[in-house]
Parts: sequence; C-alpha cells; structure tokens
Amino acid sequence: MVASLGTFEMRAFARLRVALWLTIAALALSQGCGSSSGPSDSADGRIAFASDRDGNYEIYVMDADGSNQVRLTQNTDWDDLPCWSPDGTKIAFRSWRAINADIYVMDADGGNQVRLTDNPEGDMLPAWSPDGSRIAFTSERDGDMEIYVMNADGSDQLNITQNPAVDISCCWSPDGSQIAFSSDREGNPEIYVMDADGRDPVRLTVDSALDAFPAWSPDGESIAYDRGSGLISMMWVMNTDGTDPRQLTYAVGGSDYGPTWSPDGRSIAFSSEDDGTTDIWVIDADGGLPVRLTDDPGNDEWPAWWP
Ligand SMILES: [Ca+2]
Ligand SMILES: [Ca+2]
Ligand SMILES: [Ca+2]
Ligand SMILES: [Ca+2]
Repeated sequence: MVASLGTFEMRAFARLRVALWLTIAALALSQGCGSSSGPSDSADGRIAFASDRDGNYEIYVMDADGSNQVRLTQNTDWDDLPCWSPDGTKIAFRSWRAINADIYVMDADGGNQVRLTDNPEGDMLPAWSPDGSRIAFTSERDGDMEIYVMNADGSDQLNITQNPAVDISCCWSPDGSQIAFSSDREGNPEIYVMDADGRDPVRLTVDSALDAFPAWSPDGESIAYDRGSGLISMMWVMNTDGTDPRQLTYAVGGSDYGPTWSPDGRSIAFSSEDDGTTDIWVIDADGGLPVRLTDDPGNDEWPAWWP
C-alpha cells in the first residue's frame, strides 16, 4: 500500500501513523518550560495534546503555559488528535483501541469515553463545529481520504468532499458556515475552503509546496497552516481569501506542524521537532520567537487550545 502513495499521502501517513517515525531519539535536554516568558498574554485556558511519554500515545491536558500536565486516557493503544467541544466540556479524539482508528469522545476529565465512528477504515482528525452540534473528520472508508461531517453523537455520517483526491485535515470557520481542508485534487496539496455542506470548494493556496492542516483564527480573518516540501513543514499564516501568505516559524531540527489558535487569537501553538524530540511550542500570531511548552523526552504533539 505504501508503495502506491504519493508524497502528500506519505507525509500525511507519516504524521498520522506516528509509529513510522517513533525511532526519533528521545534524548531531550532538560530545558525549562515556557511559563516564564510566554509570547503575549494569551496563556489562558487549557491545551489538550497527545504524548507517548507513558509508553503509547495518550491524551493529556495542560494549562496554556505548559504547567499542570495531566493524562486523560490510559490504555495500550494509541489515542491522539484531540479536539475540544466549543463549551470545553468534552474532547473528541482518535483512538486505535478497536484495532483500527475511530473517533471517540470523552468528558474533559477523561471520563465517559464513547466511540462515535465504527468503521474498518481509518477515521481521524475530528473538528468540532462552533455551535457544538457536529463534528467534521477525515476518513478513508470510501477508498480515499474524504472530509465527513456527523452529528456530535456520531449519527448521520456524511461524505461532503466526494473527490478521488486526498481530502484531509479540516477545520471550521468561527461562524460555522465554512470548512477549510487540504486536498491534492489539482496536483499538489493546497488549502481549500468550502461551504459546511461541501459545496463550492475554493482553492486558497497556489504553490508547489505541501499545504495542509488549516486552522481558522477566532476572528475569522486568518488561517494558519503547515507549508512545506517533502517531510519538512513550517507554520504559515494567510488571510482567509488566500492573500498575504507569510511564514511564522523557521525550525532547523525538523518540522513544525498542526497549528491551533489561542482563544484571543494572539498566539498559535503547534508541534515541533526542532529540539530532537517532538514538543508543543507557542508563538505570537504575528511572529517572533517561539517558546516551548513541553519538555518531556517523549513525543508531545497535536495541541488543541480551549479557553
Ligand atoms: Ca493509549
Ligand atoms: Ca477524496
Ligand atoms: Ca501547494
Ligand atoms: Ca517531547
């Protein structure tokens, strides 16, 4: 299967099936957490993330300054890709506990874990609608990656992209009317925006880079995303009409990926391989020096910010 995959799929799979690069050395130098010098004042709220520090991937939560890191899931299979409900009472996530990847939901304290998808193909990357009623996600169940939307209880799962290309990694606009996603339908991975029912997809990026993992800013005016070549990506931000793309991060040790905005829109947290182990970092939305929030020798990634 892997031999038939293009560069974008290989990158996506490398990200999403993390075992492919769990050989990354866990030799973190002990560096302090970023609580003393966080960029801007948006160290409010909590950040959910995934980490393999306890042996396999589990969902954790921490304060937005990196303190008070607490594990929420505990089982022998991978749990990752967390996403908050808009009211902060629940977390949707991906878990492999039923052999293949499905979307689950749990209370914000880790209780009441419920399976929402039950499909032999991979379901991943949940994204909760701003009104809390629906969850968008990526699934391979129809033979290639597509964006689906379901009710928040798992009912009425609907393929809204229906395109033979790779369609992956969606997020909602703050008003819930649109969904941004990544697709290679026109040759290489670009960021698109479509209506929340899948109609009228419009391409935002036009470049030879791999553009993926869009995250809509709380004020609705910007989209942060990964842009890169090969297996290396950096954080970029553009206007929601695709204009003024600008690079935010310049890691030298590996990729920066998976952006999430602070509730006040002033900061962006992301995963970074810059220091030899994957950690959660945060940077001002208009640039500057990133600050590391986790310093565990395990891989810490896929932050999701909630107020
Ligand atoms: Ca686990
Ligand atoms: Ca597709
Ligand atoms: Ca591109
Ligand atoms: Ca780490």
